[in-house]
Amino acid sequence: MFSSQEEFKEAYLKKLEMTSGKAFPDTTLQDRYDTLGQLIREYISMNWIQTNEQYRYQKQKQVYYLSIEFLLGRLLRQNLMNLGIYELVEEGLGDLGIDLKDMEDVEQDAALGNGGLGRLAACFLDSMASMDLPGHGYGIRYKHGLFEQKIVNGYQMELPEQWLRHGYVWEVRKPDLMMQIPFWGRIESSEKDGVTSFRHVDAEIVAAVPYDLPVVGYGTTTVNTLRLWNAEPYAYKAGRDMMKYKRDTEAITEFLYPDDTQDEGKVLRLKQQYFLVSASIRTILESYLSRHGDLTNLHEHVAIHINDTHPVLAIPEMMRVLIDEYGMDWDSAWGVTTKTFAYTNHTTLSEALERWLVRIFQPLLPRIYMIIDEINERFCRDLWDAYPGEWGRIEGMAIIAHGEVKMAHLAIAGSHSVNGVAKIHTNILKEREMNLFYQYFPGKFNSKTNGITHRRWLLNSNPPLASLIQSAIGDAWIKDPSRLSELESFTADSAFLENLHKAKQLNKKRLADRILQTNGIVVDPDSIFDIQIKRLHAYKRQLLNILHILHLFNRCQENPDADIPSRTFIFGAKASPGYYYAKKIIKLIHSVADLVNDHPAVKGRIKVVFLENYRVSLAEEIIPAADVSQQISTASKEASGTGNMKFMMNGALTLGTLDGANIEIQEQVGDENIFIFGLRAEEVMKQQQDGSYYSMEYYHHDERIKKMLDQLIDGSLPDAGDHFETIYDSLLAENDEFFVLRDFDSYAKAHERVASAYRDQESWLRMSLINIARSGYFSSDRTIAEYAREIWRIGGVGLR
Ligand code: B1H
Repeated sequence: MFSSQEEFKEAYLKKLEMTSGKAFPDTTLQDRYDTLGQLIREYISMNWIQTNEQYRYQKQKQVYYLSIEFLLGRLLRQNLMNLGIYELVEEGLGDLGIDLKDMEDVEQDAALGNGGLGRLAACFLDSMASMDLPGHGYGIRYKHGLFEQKIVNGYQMELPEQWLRHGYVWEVRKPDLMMQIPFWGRIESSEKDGVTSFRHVDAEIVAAVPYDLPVVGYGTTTVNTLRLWNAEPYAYKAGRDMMKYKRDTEAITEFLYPDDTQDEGKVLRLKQQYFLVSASIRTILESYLSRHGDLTNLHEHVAIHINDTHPVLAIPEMMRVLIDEYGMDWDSAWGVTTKTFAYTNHTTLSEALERWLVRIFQPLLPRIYMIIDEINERFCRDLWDAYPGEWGRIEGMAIIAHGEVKMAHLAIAGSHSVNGVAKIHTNILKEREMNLFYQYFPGKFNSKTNGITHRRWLLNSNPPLASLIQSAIGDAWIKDPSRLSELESFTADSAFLENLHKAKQLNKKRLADRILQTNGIVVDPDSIFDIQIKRLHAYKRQLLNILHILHLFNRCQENPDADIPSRTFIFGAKASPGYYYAKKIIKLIHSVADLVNDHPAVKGRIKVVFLENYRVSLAEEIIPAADVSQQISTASKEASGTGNMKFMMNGALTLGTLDGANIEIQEQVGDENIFIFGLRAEEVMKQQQDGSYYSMEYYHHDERIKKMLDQLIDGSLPDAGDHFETIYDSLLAENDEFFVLRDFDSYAKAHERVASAYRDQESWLRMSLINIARSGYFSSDRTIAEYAREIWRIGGVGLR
């Protein structure tokens, strides 16, 4: 379409004027962005069509990744880089007086996810396409992504997110591929030749219309597809309220549920889940049948992955289609289904384990309920054979029990593979949370440590570091991230370390400028940038971080000449709108910031910055500037974490607990290149069990703790009102569920180790380089290679 800068410019100008109906000088930034996006999408189309043709005719095994969340962020830069035309476009636009960076900033993040789980799905798409694996995403096209956060007086306000306001250039609507999704109604059965068949009557039909997004691989012609379903009215029924039908229908894909690791027990959420899986499963089967004849071999040609339990109804939906629509018998259908599905668990927090009340479930999805009931009956019968008389055990494993459908139990029974997202997480699943299932199905359980795409999180978001790496070891690491290890030969090269320092300082300066712009706070790029960015949650312990900052402030006050290194503490976090406690922590961070930032006793040595509206594109600016990465969850609670990997890859040193993937980071870099503190997972779990922890003892025996907790409620903090009493009570009256006080001393000491390590710049840079060099393991290319080989069994293609 265009192979030179000149051709690009010509095509671009022509299209810009045609689509905007304006002369070039009159076009707005939005016009220019839209045209660029359209042009690039058209450029992608040829390979997209070709990839689909290839999948169709070569009959390769296809992988479908079903997820209620895809946290994509922006696509312009990623697409240009992956296509290898970033520079051509940048220069072409430059000739026209357009700065490509400005255009990148016009793009709204596609924030169709909450946090790690949704971002993982997005990283996986990039890896699958870049590794030439036939892997596609199926998700929901929420009209409003994760809410936009505004901070007013230190309080979080939520505004509806509007990513579709100006249209979305990357998507292609495919109305001809619409699917009809039935809700409510009744099931009628009839007998013929001894076979019972079922009909769903009186249902309310919703149309699922696909919007396809191209997923462009890096340095390859592969373009996979992310299909997002939009809910629309299908047909009005006489006698029904038309407006209500329209509203109810469109509501299904109106909002993303803003809950991270919390189950939201709403009918609408259940509707979303079934809507996604029903449209996807029937599309997958239709496409399969157009390539192959025989449904009994389905699992040899199709792998379906469910990202947590949110899409687990795909399993009974597949059973329904195979039995009711294609006439398969139960046993064959169950055999094919369980061999096709694989399930990833992302958390052991009990509040996140999905359960649905039968009385809500059954009327909405009557046929699906019947099928789950049958699955449960048969499953319990098998259990009875294996464990005769053990009622308690069988009750603990049943899929339907006590008036509830247990989605995780359905997922395990209906899949051939169940994986956790880091070693420790998988072990906790096997030994504790899902131990009964592990005893019964030991072979299903396996571990797949998460990963992140190094192309977005290093190559695209950190140009100074990426070009330094390129100058040292070339660019083979972009396709094969394990080759980042070649950087280790530079650990004694002081010129290289000096350049590493320069790259970091450039990124810190850039972030400092942004902080000045958005927060009006002056921060020193030579201070330690100590960063905690992630969803706000009690178990992630932003509270531990901010209390420690209050303690540092107290030290400055007691001894203004104390030898405290200069530090900038940066936070970014959204709290789920109904999560009252989390919102108090946001207020506390702001209150401590107000106290500390300009206080004379601090002498500018401590700055506290809260960056509002944390999201993918903001993370891309923040992470390259980090010196210290705070990963301080209560051990055993964070299944994996993926921010920890992004920071490591950008040369930040981890200050963390032995939780989730931090443990594997420590294994890679060694004790001397990470700052570990706090209780271990076994200790936390033991103390929870035997009740041996009394937070009050730490309050009475540690003066630092007593002082800062008293400050929460005695009026020391600006604009405190009675806001922080809830926090105070959670730590004392409620015995500090997340061991904040228990880990405080160890945390403070770890901070001291960080501070003294930072003083020796050369040694710090060496540690930083070792982190970068050993981060290749945490690329999602490695994770996806493992899924492909061990779960999906699509070896061969593109696997290194
Ligand atoms: C993770 C969730 C999650 N685990 C429920 N569970 C949700 C649960 O809207 N909901 O109902 C949304 C999200 N998210 C995260 O997954 C883990 O906490 C991280 O430790 C992990 O790194 C990430 C990816 O595996």
